[in-house]
Amino acid sequence: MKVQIGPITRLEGHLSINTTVENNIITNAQSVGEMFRGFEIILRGRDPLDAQQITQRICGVCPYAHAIASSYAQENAFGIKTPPNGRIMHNLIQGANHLYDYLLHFYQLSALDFIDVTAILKYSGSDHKLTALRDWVKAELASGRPFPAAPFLPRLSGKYLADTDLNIGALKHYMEALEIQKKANRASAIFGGKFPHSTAIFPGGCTQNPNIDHISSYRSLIFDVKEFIHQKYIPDILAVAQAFPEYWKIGRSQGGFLSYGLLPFGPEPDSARLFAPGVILNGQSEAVNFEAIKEDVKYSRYSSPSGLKVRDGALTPAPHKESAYSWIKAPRYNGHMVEVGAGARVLVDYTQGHNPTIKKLVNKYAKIAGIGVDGLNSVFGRHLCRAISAVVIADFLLAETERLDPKAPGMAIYELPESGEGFGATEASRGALLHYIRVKNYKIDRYECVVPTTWNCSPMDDKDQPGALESALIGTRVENPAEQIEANRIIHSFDPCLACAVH
Ligand code: NFE
Repeated sequence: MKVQIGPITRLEGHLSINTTVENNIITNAQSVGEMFRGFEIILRGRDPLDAQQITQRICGVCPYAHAIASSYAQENAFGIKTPPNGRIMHNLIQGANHLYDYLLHFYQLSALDFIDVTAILKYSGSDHKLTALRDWVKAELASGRPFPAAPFLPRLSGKYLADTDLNIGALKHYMEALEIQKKANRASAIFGGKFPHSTAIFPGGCTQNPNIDHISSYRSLIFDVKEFIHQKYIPDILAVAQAFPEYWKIGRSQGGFLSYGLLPFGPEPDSARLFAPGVILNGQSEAVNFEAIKEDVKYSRYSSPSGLKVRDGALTPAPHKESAYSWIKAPRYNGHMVEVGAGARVLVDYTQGHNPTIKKLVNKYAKIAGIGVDGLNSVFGRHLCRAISAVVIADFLLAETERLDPKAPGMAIYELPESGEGFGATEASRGALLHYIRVKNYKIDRYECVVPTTWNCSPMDDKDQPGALESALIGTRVENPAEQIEANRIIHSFDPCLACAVH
């Protein structure tokens, strides 16, 4: 039978999945990006320094990653030498955004796939937020309205967590996580000016110099976030995983892994990064080559040529193209389908033995979960890798604040040349993000973004290879083909952002 899952809730933008289910097994899955945006067209002819502002409007969740990728691309294109304070402030803004994003993703976007929100009806304690939630759910359910207790109910049918105390504890953390996310965003805004859409990030640094007040406020906020990560976020993931151990095997993508590396720690130039860049193909890690990336459009709603390199990128919308089923392009690395995101980021680093803390944390939690490193390619593997990333990033940010020098500049001084081209690559929360800029006569001649969810939620490529999410869905057993809670859990584990994917 054919079942369209969609619109899928608890993700950003408009995604649906066309599934074919035979004998309760998903035998085919098509990832459908349902809208067109065209930022790369909007950017043509503009002042280059508009790019890190305009590309942030691709998304309200990961705007800083776009600003940073754009700044790196311009730093490369124009030979701008960012001073250490500039690099560090970029990191402090972007890193705090990762922490916000991981907590948002687990608690608000994924946990309720497993946590039983109706357990709140059994709550008899005195926490005022929990009693308020209980009384509200009770009143909603008694109201007889068609969709009571939204956004918690209705929900997909399936098995939810049975332990009442665990459910109620997780719901408490669901609400606390909102407050902690606010702290992470406030920390980003100290150096970034505001959240979302920073006004301070520029090629070469930030528009303000750091002072002691900034540093101490930032540290105090990140300390609170770090405490939550260690005391609530990691234990909650492990507790939920313990109740659903099959999800260490479900949702396995069938290609390689790509990460551009995250958070350069100096010294400039050619600074190494906290998370190593690399691509894993057939189990082997290699250095990343941007020239190996091409974007196929056989199944995408574009009439521009298929298989173009990033620097040649083109975008001619063709809404009625017969073979197409998505507005998302299909990027491939040397023809290989790859997964990007926290799982890929951690696996690439682990495979290279680059960051000893990442290695230690992966080994520790893999042992607790009773999985091999291979198990990171799964629904809970992706959740665990976000949590491991959060631990490593929080410590790094606190250490970075100590490297800021209030007496030194936060921004390079430069004049933009008449022409130039450059790539800028970073890791957004959802994975590998690449920007390319070409400038002629002081204006943007071409701009290309190859975005995390474009990789993960791509349709099939010119060789009919499925995208990473499609491949993770195919072969999955579903109890109830009409609803497919299992597929929803897999989709959410990738944390898709369709606003970014179609940009
Ligand atoms: Ni709109 Fe984004 C991240 C980017 S995902 S959230 O993270 O880039 O495609």
